Amino acid sequence: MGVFFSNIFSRLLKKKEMRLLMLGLDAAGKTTILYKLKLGEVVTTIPTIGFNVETVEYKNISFIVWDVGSQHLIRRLWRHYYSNTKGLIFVVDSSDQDRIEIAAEELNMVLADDEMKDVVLLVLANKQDLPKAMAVHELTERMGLHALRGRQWFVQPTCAVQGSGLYEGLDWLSDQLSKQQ
Ligand SMILES: Nc1nc2c(ncn2[C@@H]2O[C@H](COP(=O)(O)OP(=O)(O)O)[C@@H](O)[C@H]2O)c(=O)[nH]1
Ligand SMILES: [Mg+2]
Repeated sequence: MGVFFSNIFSRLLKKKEMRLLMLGLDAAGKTTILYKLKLGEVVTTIPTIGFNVETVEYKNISFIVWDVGSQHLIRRLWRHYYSNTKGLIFVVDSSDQDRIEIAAEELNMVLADDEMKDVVLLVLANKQDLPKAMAVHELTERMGLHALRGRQWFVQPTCAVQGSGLYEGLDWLSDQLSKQQ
């Protein structure tokens, strides 16, 4: 998968350092995606209790991953990771009907930060294999994505355990980012 990935991102690999954040509520599938992409060694650091950050360095691209929805006090630590972020990958458990609005609130909170003003948004509608999974249109609606203004965004259905949809999503992101630079 690493080779496949390098083809998708080849346009970006020639450029300067870039940071991609992958966020979402716990159990959305972020860690599964990170390992599925097989980019390199996943390093977990714990800057403070209850806040785990996973990072993978792939050539000039760093992937930084954490669970949103943790306590309020931790939020100020997140900003440390915001600077120089070009793309946000927001992972949603499409079968989690109960927490979809919470996921949307968390996303909006992150996007509201000034540092995230120009960040391109890829939403991964994960766990599409589950019978109760919301389809893209429903998820888009319930997350209020149409209300986003001045932002490039895209929703990609995925199944992280099978790896399906991941490259399509990243391909879109890569495309947007290379247009931007
Ligand atoms: N059925 C299904 N399960 C998934 C999928 N992606 C992740 N999971 C499972 O959901 C659980 C949480 O995944 P994890 O990657 O740890 O979520 P994280 O908290 O966002 O890092 C694990 O048991 C995964 O195997 C998916 O696409 N389909
Ligand atoms: Mg995780």
